[in-house]
Amino acid sequence: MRRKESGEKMKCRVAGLFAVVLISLAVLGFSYAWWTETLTISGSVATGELDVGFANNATQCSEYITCKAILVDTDNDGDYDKIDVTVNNAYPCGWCNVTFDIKNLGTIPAKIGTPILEFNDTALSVSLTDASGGSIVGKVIDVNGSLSCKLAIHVKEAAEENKSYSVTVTIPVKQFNAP
Ligand SMILES: [Ca+2]
Ligand SMILES: [Ca+2]
Repeated sequence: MRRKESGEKMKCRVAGLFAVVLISLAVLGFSYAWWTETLTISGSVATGELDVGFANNATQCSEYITCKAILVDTDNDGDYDKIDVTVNNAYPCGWCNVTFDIKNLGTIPAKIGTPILEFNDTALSVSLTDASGGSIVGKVIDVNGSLSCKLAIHVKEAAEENKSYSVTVTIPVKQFNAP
């Protein structure tokens, strides 16, 4: 019985306290609300890199011509983005082939665009193909993969003696899914 009494006393006290709390909350302007919880998604997107370079350069030329191809790292990023080709003692019907690989050094596949070949077409004919003579335009090089290419320089009969003819080849490369 005593226990029950004290239990009831407690209930009263609790009820009293509750009432006080209620009043004070009301005074402070609080109102009751349903419990709520919020879920959050936080994301980060890191991009990859499109990077290609030259490798495995070699030259071959007709007799009496000397030819060399040197790889150059113009932007000092550790890979070769330029080939300097020097052909000496050329003559009409002489030729020089430069073979090389275009390597994909990036993290996404690379697609070869349309190369721009600039040269004096009265004195020279120049072509850039894959190793077997096919077009490289639109070829996709997988990550860590490579494409074997051949730059063929042929000297025409109209070439003059003791002259220097320049050849510039620009190969645009884009991400694999670019049009
Ligand atoms: Ca590079
Ligand atoms: Ca470089």
